[in-house]
Amino acid sequence: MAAAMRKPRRRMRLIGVLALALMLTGALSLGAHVGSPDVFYEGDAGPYRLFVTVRMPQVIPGVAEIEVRCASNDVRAIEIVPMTLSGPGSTFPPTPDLAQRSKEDPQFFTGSLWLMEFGALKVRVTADGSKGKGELSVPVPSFAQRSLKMEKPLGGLLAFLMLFLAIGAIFIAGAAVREGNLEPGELPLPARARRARFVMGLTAIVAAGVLYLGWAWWSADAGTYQRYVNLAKPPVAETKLENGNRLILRAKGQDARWSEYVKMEEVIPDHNHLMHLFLFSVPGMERMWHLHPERIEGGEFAEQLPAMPAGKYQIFADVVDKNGVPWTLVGTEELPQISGGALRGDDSAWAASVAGTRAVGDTVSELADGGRMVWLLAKEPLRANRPMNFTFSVEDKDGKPAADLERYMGMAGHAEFVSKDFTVFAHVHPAGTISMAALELGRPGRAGEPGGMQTGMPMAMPMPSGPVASKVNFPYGFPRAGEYRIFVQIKRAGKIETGVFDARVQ
Ligand SMILES: [Cu+2]
Repeated sequence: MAAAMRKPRRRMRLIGVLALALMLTGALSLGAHVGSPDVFYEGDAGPYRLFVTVRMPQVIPGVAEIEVRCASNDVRAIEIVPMTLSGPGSTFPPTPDLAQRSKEDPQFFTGSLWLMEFGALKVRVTADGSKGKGELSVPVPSFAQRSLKMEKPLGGLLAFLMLFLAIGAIFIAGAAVREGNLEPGELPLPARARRARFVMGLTAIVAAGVLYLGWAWWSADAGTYQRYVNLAKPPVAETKLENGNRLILRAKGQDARWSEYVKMEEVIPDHNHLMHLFLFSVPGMERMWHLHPERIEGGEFAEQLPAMPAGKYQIFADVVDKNGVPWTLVGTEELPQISGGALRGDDSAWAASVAGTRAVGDTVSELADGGRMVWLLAKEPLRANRPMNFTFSVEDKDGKPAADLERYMGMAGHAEFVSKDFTVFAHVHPAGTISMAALELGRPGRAGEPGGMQTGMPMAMPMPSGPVASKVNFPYGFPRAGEYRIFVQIKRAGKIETGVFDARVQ
């Protein structure tokens, strides 16, 4: 661990300025999720299929825990290293660390990495085995989730030592003036005693000044840190209803300066749309909508709502800023009965009254077209912080694997994991929780290229093509215990279908 600490320090000096510049241009968070900071990614490192979990530290600098599960047993060694997502830091990586191979499970590797910088980083994973070497990069959001409070006993001890030092300095200065040049046994002159008192007073003033400056520095530093924490928090979705059915959304950062870094006028499309808006009925999530508002003037977004019953709705709206950084706007809205039109394009909706409410633990969800979706769930209970593959098979109405699946917005499926108290929202794809845009930005040799990601073409990366299997898979892990509802959205023969499952997580 000591070696791992030295490396990032050296790197930090090299690219610290760059990391700060990156951060100030808005690259603060890479997770279009709420309350779900860990990163789950499944992909190919050359010939090897890897499932990588990055458990993010709560504070920066902090230690990220990396877990790598190999799908095959031919991987001998895994190396891991943190780098900046793009820029010079991504081409001069420090020496990687060797991940530990589990004794009980030779296909499982773990390691720890110090993340020293704020901003857009990636963890590069290199696998070495019988088929040669292969690597992949997992984009990770390196931002502080909270400020650590100093423990009371430690704070008390430090305050005592500081006072002791300050008072000690005053007396030492006094004694030096009064008795510094006395012979042994000689008594100090009254004039010297007066001068000593004066010097002690002066030292006291200087010590107080130094203490004040130290306190001011400490406060400024803590304030800056807290600002970073607030800048990385999900922005608030401010909403209003116009003309009976037109919903207007505006983003407001939790820090007043958020909008200096993230301009809604400059957000870029992520899987075909500038914004993915999710509405969930409160409290029961008996209804959900997945809509795609258009951008209007002043960085606001507008959606012509479909028919909706009156009630309270929880809002999550995903956008990606111009640096490829996803954000989720969070809000609630009390709506009157909306007499809107039918759903259009990629828009979709689900209602319990149509498909039937599922009981907790039920692994079958009936689809509106007569088919069904089955959650291929292991028998063991669901546990928080356990990375797993959420696999769903789609059957037609005769119970056979559905042969008519299509890509829905470029992907085999989209899954939303929502906690019943709405403190967790994760929009997950078959590659995991990372955004396609960040993945593209983190590709070696791509960052900064003309026409590349940074000029606003994130979807230029090749989308998977070919037939869509009847099974869809999402790598994810619940961040904490509680009740969740999972919405799995797929497309069959031109129609969007939503399977819904409830999960109790221990
Ligand atoms: Cu999606």
